[in-house]
Amino acid sequence: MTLPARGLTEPAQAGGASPVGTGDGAPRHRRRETVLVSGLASDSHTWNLVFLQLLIEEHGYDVVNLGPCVPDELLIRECLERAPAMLVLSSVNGHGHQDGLRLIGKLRSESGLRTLPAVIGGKLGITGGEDGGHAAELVAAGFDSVFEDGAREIAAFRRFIGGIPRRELS
Ligand code: B12
Repeated sequence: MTLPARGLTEPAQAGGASPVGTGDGAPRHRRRETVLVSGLASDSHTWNLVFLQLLIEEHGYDVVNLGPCVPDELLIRECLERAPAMLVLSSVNGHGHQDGLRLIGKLRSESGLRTLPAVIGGKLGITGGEDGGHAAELVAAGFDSVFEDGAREIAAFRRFIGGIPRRELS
């Protein structure tokens, strides 16, 4: 198993396989797609990432959690190498909109990452979203969706995950 250069977690099963109940007692292994979860370069908060990992795993994906304070270049390299089904970014320190804008510009300039589903969420500024938030700016810059803190955001995020097309893995 290859660990990311400095990540929190890697799927427990090599090759992203996970045991599936067959009903006849024999374990069968089904490969699951990978979602990349990451903090942004300036942000050292960690439990937000653990929360997202557990939530996304509930939806039937393997999660590679790169952890907090991930430099832009490392994040982009991990996306290119792993070709995940989706990239989920989280930031809560108040700098998320700035880190996010910078990163998504670099990410979308990579030809292999122009259509990668990429979302960002958390506490992206320091106003608690009272100024209308940063969603419009971040979407215009290239994010597929933005989930700023609020009671309805987690439900909206679950719906977004449910709408990601599933690929057949051999
Ligand atoms: C623990 C903590 C720390 C710890 C982090 C330790 C660690 N290893 O994680 C330490 C002490 C290091 C820290 C440092 C700082 N912190 Co701090 N920290 C917190 C605290 C108390 C709890 C965060 C936490 O773990 N929550 C639990 C997780 C599960 O929840 P969450 O982070 O809120 O995430 C939820 C949502 O945001 C959402 N979500 C998050 N991301 C995403 C992404 C998507 C896609 C979706 C759908 C949802 C989503 O889902 C999560 C579950 O509901 C919060 C205050 C609070 N009570 O929330 C402040 C807080 C986040 N910190 C804050 C600040 C300002 C800082 C510092 C800048 C302080 C300083 N001056 O040094 C530094 C920043 C350091 C850095 N470089 O990033 C502010 C951020 C203010 C803002 N954004 O408006 C907060 C809100 C405190 C406050 N009220 O002012 N912090």
